[in-house]
Amino acid sequence: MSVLFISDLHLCKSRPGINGIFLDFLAGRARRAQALYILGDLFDYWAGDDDLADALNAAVAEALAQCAAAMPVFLLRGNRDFLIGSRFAAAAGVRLLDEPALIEVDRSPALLAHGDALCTDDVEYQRFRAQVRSPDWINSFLAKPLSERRHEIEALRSQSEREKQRKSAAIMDANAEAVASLLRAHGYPRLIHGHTHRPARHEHIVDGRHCERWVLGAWYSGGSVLVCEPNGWRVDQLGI
Ligand SMILES: [Mn+2]
Repeated sequence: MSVLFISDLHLCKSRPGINGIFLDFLAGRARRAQALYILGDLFDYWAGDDDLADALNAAVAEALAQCAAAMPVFLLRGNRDFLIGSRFAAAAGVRLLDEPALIEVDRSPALLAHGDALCTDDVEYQRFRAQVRSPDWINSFLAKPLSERRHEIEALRSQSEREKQRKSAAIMDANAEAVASLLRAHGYPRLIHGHTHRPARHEHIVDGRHCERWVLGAWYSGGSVLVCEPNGWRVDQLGI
């Protein structure tokens, strides 16, 4: 039996190939797993659970629900889809996890996060993150009509793409001290996260304790799945 971890699929209408790979994955190998964990940015953006009427969003929710009928599917929200709420979770049959979430995999503790909170060198981004995660901001945003929310998100995205051009790659990666303090606060578990789109297995020595950090890959030309099996951990590429 295997436990699967994915993140950063960035599902959207303009990438039908990736959407198809994900739907096939949910209909096939995902169902034979012991559990599936989605660690954020499942969608390229999520404007609110009333956007479930959209054809792609509805198809994804339905496919998740069919998969979740066979085994548990857990969803932790990312920076692009942090507005996913209980209505989507109910439609998709997924269990929402707050980050960081400490679970047990392979008989040892693993801490799950999206990963954007670890990018503390990007001060500008962390300021923005704190603003949009405040309950006041979320309530007033969700009170706007769906079409207006979509427009605002599109505008925010183009702004962030422009800002990324002038930010160095190092600034947008996980900060070593942020990683260390997270591991320290949770008893030196394994850490699994996405967001940076820099798939890798890192080793950290924190306070003399050896910790492993798996960074999940983004779904661009194909899918990327971290597979945890009793005989080892590996990354499988899908549809390439
Ligand atoms: Mn992200």
